[in-house]
Amino acid sequence: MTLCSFILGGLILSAYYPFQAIALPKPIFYEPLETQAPIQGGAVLMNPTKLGSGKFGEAALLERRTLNLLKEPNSNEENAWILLNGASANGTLIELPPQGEARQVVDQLSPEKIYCFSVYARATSENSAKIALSWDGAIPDNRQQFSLTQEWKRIWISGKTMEGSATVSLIGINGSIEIERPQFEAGGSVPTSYITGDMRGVSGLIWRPTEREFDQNHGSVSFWIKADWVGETLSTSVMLFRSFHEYMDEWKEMPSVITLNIWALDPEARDWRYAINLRVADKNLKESALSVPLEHLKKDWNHIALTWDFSDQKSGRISLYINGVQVGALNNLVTNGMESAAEVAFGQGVGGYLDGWLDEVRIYADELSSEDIKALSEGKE
Ligand SMILES: [Ca+2]
Repeated sequence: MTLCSFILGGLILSAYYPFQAIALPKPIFYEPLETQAPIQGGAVLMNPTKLGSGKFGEAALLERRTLNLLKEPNSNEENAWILLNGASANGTLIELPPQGEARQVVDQLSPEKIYCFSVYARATSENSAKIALSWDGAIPDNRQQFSLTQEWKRIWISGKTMEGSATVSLIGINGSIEIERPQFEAGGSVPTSYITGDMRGVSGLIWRPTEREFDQNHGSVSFWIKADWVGETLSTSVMLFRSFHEYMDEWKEMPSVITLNIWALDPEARDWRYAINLRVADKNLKESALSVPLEHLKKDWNHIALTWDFSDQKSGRISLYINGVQVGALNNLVTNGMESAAEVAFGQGVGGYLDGWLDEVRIYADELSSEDIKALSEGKE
């Protein structure tokens, strides 16, 4: 190679690469959420309601608020349940004898849209019973039988609307049956979970690493969220991220845990009640916590990242970044260190849900720099 061609090569290279590209390490977990089947082993996407346009390609909607379109059993409103052949309503319960029937007209539906009709049901007087759910006004008309025991069980049928209304029926076939929480919801062919008030919750993206695959003493997580609740007051918590070593029923007793959630209870509050809250408990349950005001979140896509290093037990640190900017940090933490993660969840955990879109989830084994996080927030990887 002549000196001339060497210089020429250098010029061409610098034309192609006008600035130094940041070389990010390879993530130990990466989920682009392009389909409902995660690409990484040990990962599951629990009951996503749908996929849709993401920050990059597709994203998963992990929960959304939806109205239960059915009227309460004892309401006197128009289109309330019509009870036939000995069916009765006791508070919010509907009771069906054999051949008993409860029927309700649901209107103001969008034509040619998927809806799901579901109930909790159980046999009461006998060991087993049989019920049929039917939905007239669907394409095709839908009727299905289910066997029940005395255990509460959620059953459902789904379909696509023809016009703007449908008639749903609960029909006793044999045995006596109790029905609770009938629910008619838009947007999916399965009931996504249960309704609390007028909200339904679904689970998130869960990864169960193998032993020592995710050493929680140092690491970084990076993901994108988009949610309609930004700027609103919420009565429940929003769970963004949770990683833990061992599950306990009492969340305060869970060792080696990192949690990032949001409370938007009180816009006047200057504390955790209107903030993104980071909590770390080490392997001996020694806690550190940080609350960052919610104002940093946009109604559009937001990049969220955490980076930490607890390997020096006298001087650990963890930083929270929103849209590439460090918005909070805990430094000089004295900890007992962490044990490796058994489960990592995005958008789900201890009663809280993301209730929004999740995209491009990455976990790194090491603490990334602020430049690395800036690059991730600009979509460079
Ligand atoms: Ca994606």
